[in-house]
Amino acid sequence: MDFNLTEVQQDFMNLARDFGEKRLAPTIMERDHQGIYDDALIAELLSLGITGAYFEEKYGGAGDDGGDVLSYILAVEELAKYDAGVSITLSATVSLCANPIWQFGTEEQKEKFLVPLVEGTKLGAFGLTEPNAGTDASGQQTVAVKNDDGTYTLNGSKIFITNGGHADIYIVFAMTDKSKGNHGITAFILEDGMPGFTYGKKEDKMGIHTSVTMELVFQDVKVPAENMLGEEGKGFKIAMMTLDGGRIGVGAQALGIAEAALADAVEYSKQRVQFGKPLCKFQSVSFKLADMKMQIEAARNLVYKAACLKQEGKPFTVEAAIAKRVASDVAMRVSTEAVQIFGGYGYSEEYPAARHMRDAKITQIYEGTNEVQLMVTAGALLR
Ligand code: COS
Repeated sequence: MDFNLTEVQQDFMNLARDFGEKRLAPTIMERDHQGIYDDALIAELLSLGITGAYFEEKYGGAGDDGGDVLSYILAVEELAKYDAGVSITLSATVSLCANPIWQFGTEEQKEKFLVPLVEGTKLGAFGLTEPNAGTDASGQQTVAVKNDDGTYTLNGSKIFITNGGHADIYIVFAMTDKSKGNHGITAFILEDGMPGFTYGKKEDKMGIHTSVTMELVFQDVKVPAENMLGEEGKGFKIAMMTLDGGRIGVGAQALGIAEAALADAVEYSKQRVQFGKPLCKFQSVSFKLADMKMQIEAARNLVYKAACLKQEGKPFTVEAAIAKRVASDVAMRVSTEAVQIFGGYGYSEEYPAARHMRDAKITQIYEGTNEVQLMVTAGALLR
């Protein structure tokens, strides 16, 4: 396994960087401060082809032309440097919605739902979390009752759903047989506009303001049998396997945030003069910058390694958990140090340092808190 990037991988990285520089950077401060989720900008991003990086050509992807999981991860990392909210909008669509349909869906489901997600004409989301089922994902209270005609009737709600209210396609988990615990959870594909499927509270978040996070509400939603994803009772496994992949995306997002925070801090330390010399000439600052760089490079190896394992079809659950935890902790530490280097200006929203710190925090929490990543890793160690 090496990280000498192929031409295709570099193309994906450059594509995302170019979009970041030209389309995200000019308006990020305004969109972040005003909490703007920009539909037109997202549509433009989805049209670039990043969504199809590792899926086969027959589904509209670039997988047969050398695109792979690392190509996608590199693109997420680049986007996160410019706008962490937009990077998770993309990552939720690919890792949490397109990927499980690709992995567990029937050919009919792939034709109907995966292709538009891959081609970027539709936005995706993933509904697992509930008010009483966060880390304990097996405690699902959303219920799906099977009707005589084979359809299912869904009732319940999901909270903290990235892309909620804007996505077209949702992977939703519901209890089909409570007596079986996690073996009684089933995954369904829902579409925006299904009768009884509405949206509730929109979250007012600390960071990633350019993404949208919404509650999903199901009131007697009739779901056709052909919208069941995988087999009945296999939902928990599908959710866990999907999150394994999602965690690599969060790791890449964290990496991008940390890199942006470091780049800003380096630049600022060269310009800011105190006691007659630039900040970077003080060893206390240059060592801080060097330490930030070292942490980022260590995290990068873990994130890229997990991506390569997924691409190779090898087990990557533990590697994704490690990558996610380390990269998100690095993002939090690096962005906090960057604020420190900026001093009072770091605490001001006039500079991006504060945004990086606010954005970094969520990477320690979503798609499994960092404590969950310890549970996954400890579980494997002690098996
Ligand atoms: N891949 C495949 N199967 C998995 C798996 C994985 N990564 N993780 C767990 N499973 C399977 C286990 O093999 C087990 O199968 P059997 O019941 O057939 O033996 C089953 O799932 C239950 O596993 P386990 O007992 O480890 O589950 P727990 O209920 O103890 O939960 C944690 C384990 C906490 C790790 C899990 O619930 C979790 O990841 N929670 C966080 C959820 C999350 O990330 N939420 C964020 C939502 S998106 S923002």
